[in-house]
Amino acid sequence: MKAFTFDPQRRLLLSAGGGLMLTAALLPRAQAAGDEVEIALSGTPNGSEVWFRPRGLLIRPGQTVRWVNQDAGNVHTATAYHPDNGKPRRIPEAARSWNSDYLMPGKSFAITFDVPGVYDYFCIPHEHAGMVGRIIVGTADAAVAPYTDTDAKLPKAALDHFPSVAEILKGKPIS
Ligand SMILES: [Cu+2]
Repeated sequence: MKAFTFDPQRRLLLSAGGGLMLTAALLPRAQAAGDEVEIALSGTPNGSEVWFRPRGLLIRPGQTVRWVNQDAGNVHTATAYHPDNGKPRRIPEAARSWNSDYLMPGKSFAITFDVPGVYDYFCIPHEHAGMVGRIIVGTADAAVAPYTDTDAKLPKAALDHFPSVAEILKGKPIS
């Protein structure tokens, strides 16, 4: 739910008068209140289950996602499905690949998404445990399951953990 705390803040800013509105308008977009959304990397204390939370997320173009390792006892990554990372491409063709590398407990990594479409990503040490996530930037075709031509190259546990496009488009972060 943290992902959407920006809405009340934004309303507050906009209702607080012209001076504040001007201040908000002058901030670089990535620093404006509410343009950063958090995804937790975490798991059970013994590491038997691991996850991105939310694992399904809808954002607007220009928003920044920050992955935070909230797992006291495990390292994780947030890594795009992309040939740069040794995987088939499951992000828009015009988008840039990313790889957080290993995030120690408490560390974070952020990128800003500008190209609309569906982005699938994974955690390098836990892909086979189904630690994957899907972000939709802007919108996508709810009737089409994206990137199915690459499904055969992914572990089944990973495929099982991508929320559907239609589910994400409803707008509520999916745990
Ligand atoms: Cu992990």
